[in-house]
Amino acid sequence: MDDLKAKWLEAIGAAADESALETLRVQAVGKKGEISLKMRELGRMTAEERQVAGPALNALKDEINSALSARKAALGDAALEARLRAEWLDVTLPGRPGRQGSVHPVSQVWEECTAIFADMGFAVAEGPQIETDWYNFDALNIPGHHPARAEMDTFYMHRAEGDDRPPHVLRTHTSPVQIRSMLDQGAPIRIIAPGRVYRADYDQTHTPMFHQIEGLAIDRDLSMANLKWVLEEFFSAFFGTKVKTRFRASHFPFTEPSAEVDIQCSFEGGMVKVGQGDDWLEVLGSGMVHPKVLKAGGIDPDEYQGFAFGMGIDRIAMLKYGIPDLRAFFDSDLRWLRHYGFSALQVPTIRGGV
Ligand code: 2NM
Repeated sequence: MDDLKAKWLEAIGAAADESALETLRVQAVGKKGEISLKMRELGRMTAEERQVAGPALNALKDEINSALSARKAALGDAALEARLRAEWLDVTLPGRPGRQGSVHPVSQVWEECTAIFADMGFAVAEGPQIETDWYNFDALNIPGHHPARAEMDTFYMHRAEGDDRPPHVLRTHTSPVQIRSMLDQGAPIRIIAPGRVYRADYDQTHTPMFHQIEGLAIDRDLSMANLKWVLEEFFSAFFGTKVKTRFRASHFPFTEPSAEVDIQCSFEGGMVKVGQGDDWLEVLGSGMVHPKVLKAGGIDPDEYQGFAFGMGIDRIAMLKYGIPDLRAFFDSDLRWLRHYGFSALQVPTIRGGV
């Protein structure tokens, strides 16, 4: 019995893996295993022999079974240990960041402008980019013979033969939005209209699609003085330094009087510095809304008057960030965009929570 015990316990202790262990179990305590066969021999023993051999065999079977379980647990632990050693992972390594997108510099400047005007009480108005020629031209007192209405400057929508709807154009400015606002809400008005506009032009400072922001304020007694204040506030906030403006008499069909507005700057080593020096840079067109335009917008020019202005978002973005070629904005060169782009986290929220 002791030999038997020693033989099996040693074999079990030396089993290399679970399948070897299972073979041993079958050979020792399986139905036809050595211990089971020995138990069958009990029947042929005398009662005295049985009384000694029976409990001893049962005890041996129990011992072998516990040795099998113990070895099985040990093998399981060892396998787990081996896996843990082989499959370790350094969770303290810094992650590899995915590329984070950024806000296009034009969108950034668009939002900045919107925020500054919002602080001064201007609401944002929007309208369609495809307009009838009435909203884009006639309502703005731009006569039929005006060069802007020539196909060379304006994108006209294709019309099928027999289509007798009024001609549609890609809006050449956001002024039609102001006409729509006048007709929709009436006076008083204080809005800005930022958006995409289209003109058939392409060189270092012109792209066929560009961005404009126009403003319109109408009330009973607004004047050019209010206009000048609004614009100086705007430019000073936008460039982060006090910026003087210079108004030069000009002409637009939709304003009377009209003024082109320059901002104070200096030119140093090919760079423009805004807000200092005694040079001037033209950045904006403006004026008092023409009575005919007010009438087209359903507003009585004897009761109300107001100012309007328009400027290029892309142009002031070029100025602020020293970008020499407008076309780079729309080339979609990711390296360029990463250089001038702004992390989404850096984009200022619109101040005042608008
Ligand atoms: C400019 C220059 C001057 C302007 C006029 C209007 C409207 F619809 F109220 F008449 N909106 N924008 C305007 C005036 C735009 O852009 C250079």
